[in-house]
Amino acid sequence: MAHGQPMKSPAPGRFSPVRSEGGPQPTATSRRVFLQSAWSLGVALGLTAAPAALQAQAAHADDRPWEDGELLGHLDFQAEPAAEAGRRIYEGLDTRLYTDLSRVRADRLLTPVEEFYIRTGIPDRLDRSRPWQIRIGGLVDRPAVLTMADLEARTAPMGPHLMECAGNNRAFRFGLMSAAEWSGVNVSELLAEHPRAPEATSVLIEGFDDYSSSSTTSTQGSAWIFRLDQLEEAGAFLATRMNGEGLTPDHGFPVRLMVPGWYGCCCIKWVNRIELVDENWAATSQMTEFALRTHQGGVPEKAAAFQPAIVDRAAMPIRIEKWRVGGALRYRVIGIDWGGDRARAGLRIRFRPGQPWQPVEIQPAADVPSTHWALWSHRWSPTSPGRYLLQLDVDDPGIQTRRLDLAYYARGIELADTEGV
Ligand SMILES: Nc1nc2c(c(=O)[nH]1)N[C@H]1C(S)=C(S)[C@@H](COP(=O)(O)O)O[C@H]1N2
Ligand SMILES: [Mo]
Repeated sequence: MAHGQPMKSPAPGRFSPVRSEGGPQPTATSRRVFLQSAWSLGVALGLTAAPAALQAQAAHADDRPWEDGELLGHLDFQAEPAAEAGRRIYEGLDTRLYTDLSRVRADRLLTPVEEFYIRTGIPDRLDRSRPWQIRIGGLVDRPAVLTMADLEARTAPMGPHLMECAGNNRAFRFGLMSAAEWSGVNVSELLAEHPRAPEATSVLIEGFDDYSSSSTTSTQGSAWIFRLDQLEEAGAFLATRMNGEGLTPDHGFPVRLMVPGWYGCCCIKWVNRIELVDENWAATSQMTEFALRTHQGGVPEKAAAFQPAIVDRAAMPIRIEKWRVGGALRYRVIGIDWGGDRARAGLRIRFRPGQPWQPVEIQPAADVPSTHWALWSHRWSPTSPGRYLLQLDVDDPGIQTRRLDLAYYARGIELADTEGV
């Protein structure tokens, strides 16, 4: 079986609406669709003259951006669904829970487990009464079985990392993204203990994925194939705890994969099989399903032809505060900056297409890894009412920002005349 195909060709069920996350996808072909939808949001309408000077002051992400200021409230983002964040909705493969990102603060950079986004709920066919086992096979010298006791004995803190669903979108207020502090077992170190054939360049990691409700269309496990060097570079680990607690059933109890810096679709839940493979293996149905959303620029047939499903650097506003300062209204935009692997520098905001970019201030967070998010803020003093489209950008052409380039995370607001601007 060593050179066989690990999975059947993609089952049609993987492409059924049940699995679809909807929303604009950041592919070249959908760019036009996205721009149209931004247009139809209304946020880009009526953009005539340049707004008068936007004050680009050094902003502070503290609680008192202005001396003698009074916080009046928050502005709502336009054309995003009414908040239903933090509640588990739908069932089975359809299960969703999205995180209310407006609640991310300097003293709340981790998402409480009960608010951590859920992309698919625990499969109803998962038997939780049997002791969990992970079978290690394929191109290893000796197949082996890992138990939870094996994993628990070696579990170590792995630090804070965010996870973002590749299908994160406006319909969920971009809340298919959360951050937790993880514990687990480094996959590369674990695999080093299992001698393998020289042609074993990659590893398939599979999880339980059997739901009675969709068994006619989708019965195969959820799996991703990684190049061993990439998995090691990412510091991938088998996670057994988040925020100091055992995993919850929906988040993959008792064990899931976490690949810091890669999209959530790679972070297989309910892991039960690890198979060393060579470079000839076909992409799994899950890889095929997520090829476009992980920016593969096509749907490669072979797993080895996939680019790492990394999250590019991106940023978006999460909260807009309205302040009274003296007799005037002022605004403070607060947002998050995530993805990529470099220093959090060069981030800028603009408030309408074609307007100049303004620097934002990144909140210094000393020992936070690049796979976590950082907060930024910007004090904004608009001088006219109307619609604004808030977009972020990185002032460094050397940094890949595929989704920012598509305005994927742009958010609209409307200032009424009564906003006093
Ligand atoms: N077994 C299994 N693992 C899975 C999935 C799945 O459908 N089945 N979905 C993936 C996707 S698309 C995402 S975004 C993350 C979400 O993890 P969470 O629900 O714990 O947030 O799990 C990944 N792991
Ligand atoms: Mo996802």
